[in-house]
Amino acid sequence: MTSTDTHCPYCALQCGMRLRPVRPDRPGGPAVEVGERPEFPVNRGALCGKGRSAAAVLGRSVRLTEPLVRDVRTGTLRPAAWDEALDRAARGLTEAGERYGRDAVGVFGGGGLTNEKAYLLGKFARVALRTPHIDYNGRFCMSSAAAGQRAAFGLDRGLPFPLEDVARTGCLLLAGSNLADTMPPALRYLRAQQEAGGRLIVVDPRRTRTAEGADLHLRPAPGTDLALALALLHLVIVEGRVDEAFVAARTTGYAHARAAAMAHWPERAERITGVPVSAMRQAVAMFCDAPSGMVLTARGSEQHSKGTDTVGAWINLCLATGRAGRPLSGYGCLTGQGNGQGGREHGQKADQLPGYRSLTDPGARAHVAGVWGVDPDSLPGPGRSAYELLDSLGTDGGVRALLLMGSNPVVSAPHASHVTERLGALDHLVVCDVVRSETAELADVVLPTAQWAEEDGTMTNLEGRVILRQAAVAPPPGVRTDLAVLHALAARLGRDTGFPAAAGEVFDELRAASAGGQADYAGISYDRIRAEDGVFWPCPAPEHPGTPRLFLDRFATADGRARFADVSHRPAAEEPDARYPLRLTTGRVLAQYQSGAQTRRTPELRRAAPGPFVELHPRLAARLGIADGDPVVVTSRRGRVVAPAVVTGAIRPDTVFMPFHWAGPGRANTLTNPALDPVSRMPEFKVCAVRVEKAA
Ligand SMILES: Nc1nc2c(c(=O)[nH]1)N[C@H]1C(S)=C(S)[C@@H](COP(=O)(O)OP(=O)(O)OC[C@H]3O[C@@H](n4cnc5c(=O)[nH]c(N)nc54)[C@H](O)[C@@H]3O)O[C@H]1N2
Ligand SMILES: Nc1nc2c(c(=O)[nH]1)N[C@H]1C(S)=C(S)[C@@H](COP(=O)(O)OP(=O)(O)OC[C@H]3O[C@@H](n4cnc5c(=O)[nH]c(N)nc54)[C@H](O)[C@@H]3O)O[C@H]1N2
Ligand code: SF4
Ligand SMILES: [Mo]
Repeated sequence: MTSTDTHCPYCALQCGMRLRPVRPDRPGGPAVEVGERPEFPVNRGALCGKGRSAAAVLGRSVRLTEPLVRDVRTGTLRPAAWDEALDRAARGLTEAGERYGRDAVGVFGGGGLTNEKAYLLGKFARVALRTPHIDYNGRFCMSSAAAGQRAAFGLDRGLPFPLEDVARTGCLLLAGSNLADTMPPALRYLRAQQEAGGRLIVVDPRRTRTAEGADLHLRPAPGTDLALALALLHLVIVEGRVDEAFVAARTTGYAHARAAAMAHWPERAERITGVPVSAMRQAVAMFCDAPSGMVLTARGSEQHSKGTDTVGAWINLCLATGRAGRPLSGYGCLTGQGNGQGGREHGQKADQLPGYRSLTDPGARAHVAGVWGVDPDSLPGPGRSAYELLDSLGTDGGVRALLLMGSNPVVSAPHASHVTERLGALDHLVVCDVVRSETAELADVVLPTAQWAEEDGTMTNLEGRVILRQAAVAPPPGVRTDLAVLHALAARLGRDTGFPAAAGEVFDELRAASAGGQADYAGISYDRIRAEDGVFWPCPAPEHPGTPRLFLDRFATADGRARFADVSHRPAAEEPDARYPLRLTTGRVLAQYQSGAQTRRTPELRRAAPGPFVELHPRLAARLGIADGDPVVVTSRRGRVVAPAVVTGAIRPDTVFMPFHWAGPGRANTLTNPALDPVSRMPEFKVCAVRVEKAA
């Protein structure tokens, strides 16, 4: 009985933790407890409440422990043996392909899955199902930042530097991140930065716990960061703060970016954003006076129908001031899910092959097809993006049979009532999950799978550090790993080989498939990860040290220069009007995680954050006759929800906020707008127009 070093199952910080075996405190309770692992550098033993309570979801009592199939007579889910469930799952996928063509079969994955699972899921779609239609919930997460970084730097890795650099930068501008609630142990890097004399600027419409600790808080209306970032660049230019030498030596495209910024004068941005020009000037002074600087964005700035352009505008600010490609400086994205980074590198994204290769690049196709032992021409092309895939379900020419692994779109997808309807219109839905989620309730076959502390595998954290998840307990009887499920389904689809169920074997294949690609894992091994507290990609060979810091000599573009984005402000897809006069923005609370499938089943988290709510400003509440705790109705063009009011001066009077962690009548995503960014295909989670009334 020894303890096991592993990592938290939840967010992208991937805090290190030590699991100790214990006798379950009740029948069906977890057989390990979470302890500290002070040596792991990212969190040095610190954990948030979600990490500390993570073992609760290992217990049998909250888990799916046997496969379920929909009974043809009663229409309800009933327990089934594994063989029956797998046969039925495979048959439904095959039949849809035979009846409507291979494009009618789809796969939806998740950024919480290990690299091994994401890799095998992508291979399963392209080789076993031979469908182009695979995408994942990471599309809802960092896709705008990924698109913006690729355009500017030729490469996308959440942070191009380790978190320890954040603690040493001169000025940190944090746009649309509430890190104090979404990655609490990372707050120590911000405090260290300020203690060392650095300045912190937070850009958020709400006065969050993160904003409270800032030296300067800018509060733009949701959906207006692009105007703000352009106006900040305008001020940088007119105040003579451009680093002309850096721009000349290491960038291209400045002339267009400069012209666009000059058209966004600060007074115009003040009208759009509500941020006073004086505060913009203060921000520019703080950012440019410091010896180094970083801009980090998270979902607040990115989850918009102009998220890619907004990221481009933040990157422009870094490039013009020479805050990129230099020590302690640069643009970065705080990725979100446990494996949000690795999940998009190894082939579950609609347009990508392992190693961050492009599915449209003939050389990339040939390399990966070689590793897979298939003809390159047999690999399908790019498929639909996450929302477009969900929107197509059950339609003519759309996907008719779907395999879903590691996501709960009934709660988390935009315009969720529509997505629920589409899921219901499928001929066949197979869901692999650890709990009976709201989406599993709609399935024809539910396969109970193992999770973090029950299996080995790698995850890639927000720094690009590849870390190792290690099994500490056996899964409950009746539960199989996701890899074993893919292995069994592939065999039923005629692929007896090529889908190993052992994580180490999959990882070795992933290394080969990624070799020579941008996200090159060829030199990484489980042993190295153990010995080195993680390895940063790219790491092309066993003797290569890994790459904690990118771009110091050159950017990853063909000519080595970073490219300015040519962007102008545009309104949100839906602006307030007479019928829907307020802006709704959505996000997270400290004690719940995502669709809540896991954290709503954890007693102490449920107590800490029992249900949805609507934040409104005291002036708005008074005008509407609403008191704190009153049930309020929020209506958008897509639907209406009811939840209690939280009256708080922390929000703008023209904006209301809802967390999205709950299903039912208070589901925030009943309201949200699925308008997509033209490049990243990110939905506009962070702003739509609503009406608020006191409930009758
Ligand atoms: N407790 C908890 N932690 C989590 C998660 C969780 O569900 N719960 N999920 C994980 C995942 S997957 C992710 S992606 C991350 C997300 O981490 P964050 O991005 O930090 O989380 P959010 O709450 O979605 O959004 C952050 C802030 O954006 C602000 N915002 C809204 N609209 C705008 C805007 O137009 N501009 C700007 N500048 N800000 C705006 C909101 O007020 C909010 O405070 O968190 C990870 N960590
Ligand atoms: N309104 C609004 N909506 C949003 C957002 C927002 O800010 N506002 N944010 C978006 C973002 S950033 C994200 S990342 C998405 C996330 O939303 P979802 O994709 O729904 O993410 P989770 O709730 O983490 O869902 C993971 C599911 O997989 C299961 N699971 C966990 N581990 C495993 C495993 O190892 N194997 C299998 N098979 N299953 C597993 C869990 O039990 C859960 O049911 O939500 C998006 N939705
Ligand atoms: S910050 Fe993220 S990784 Fe760390 S304990 Fe909390 S949820 Fe887990
Ligand atoms: Mo996310």
